[in-house]
Amino acid sequence: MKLVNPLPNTPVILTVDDDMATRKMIGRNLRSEGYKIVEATNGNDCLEIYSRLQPDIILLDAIMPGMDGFECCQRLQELITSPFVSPVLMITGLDDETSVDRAFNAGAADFVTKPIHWPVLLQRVKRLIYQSHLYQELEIANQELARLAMEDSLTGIANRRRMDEYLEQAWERSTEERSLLGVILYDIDFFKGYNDTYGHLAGDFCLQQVTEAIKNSLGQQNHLLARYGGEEFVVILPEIDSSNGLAIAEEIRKTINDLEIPHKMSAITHHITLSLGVAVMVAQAEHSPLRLLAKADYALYQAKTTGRNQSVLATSTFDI
Ligand code: GH3
Ligand code: MG
Ligand code: MG
Repeated sequence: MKLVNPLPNTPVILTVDDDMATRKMIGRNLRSEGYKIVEATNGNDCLEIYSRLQPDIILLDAIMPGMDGFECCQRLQELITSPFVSPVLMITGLDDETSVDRAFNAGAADFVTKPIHWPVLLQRVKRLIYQSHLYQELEIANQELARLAMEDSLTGIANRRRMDEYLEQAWERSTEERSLLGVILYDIDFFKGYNDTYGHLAGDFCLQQVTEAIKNSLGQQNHLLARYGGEEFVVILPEIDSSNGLAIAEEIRKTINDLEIPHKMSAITHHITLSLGVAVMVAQAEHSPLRLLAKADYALYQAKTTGRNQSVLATSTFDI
């Protein structure tokens, strides 16, 4: 179980020292500044407490029996994961150059020497916590930006950029492994009429409903569903053969057909339907994935022109 910082506005300091007197002194001085203090007497306890508590900062004694502070600091770096990067302030006791270098090389953010000069320690702790909170906020904002850059804002699935990237990787893998790679391109039938009849907002909602249903029907983790543009979508299917690719397309078609979203402007029935084009091939280094998409697009065109609400598999006669 992961303990959560019980007082989110009170920074938690983990102080690690084998000497009880030093721990008590550090505790007294920092508690009086409003920090919450958690103590560890050795490196192993430090690692264990860190994993449970993720304190805002670790004050780490360099010289301890068993695992020393340098090794402990190094091992902490493996546990510390972005964006919650707790800084380590090493307390060296030795101000020779090699100890300072060792502390920084082990991943320490800063160091102070014993005997501890309390105003200096307090200022460093304050600054390091402030910096790490700033870093966290920045990292979270960056992660959110990266996510948004890859996501379609209307449907929440992968956008064209993410699809291009994923397809490029899948294409390379297929080239190297001589494995089959499939794509399904699908498009809503008579969607212009749907917008004209029910309004653009209803059209947006329909795109969301259709996407949600398809997202839930896709099983495999390596199947990427993405918005290709407008009311056209793509599913990338690594390591799939034609019959399974076609079976998945049919599954998608039936899922949407069964939803029976009313569409009185449909020329073939009274609800929303999809047309789908499927293409499967082994990628070739001298071609780009556009070749696969073009085949699927042509199959989709066939599905549209020969009745809609159906899936068409591109055969070798579709080769371009
Ligand atoms: P077909 O059966 O041949 O596919 O006919 P269609 O009417 O669906 O084809 P067309 O390509 O002429 O129309 C696509 C429509 O999709 C036109 C456009 O207004 C609508 N559309 C594209 N993107 C969006 C969107 O984000 N929201 C909404 N509401 N409509 C969209
Ligand atoms: Mg359409
Ligand atoms: Mg279209």
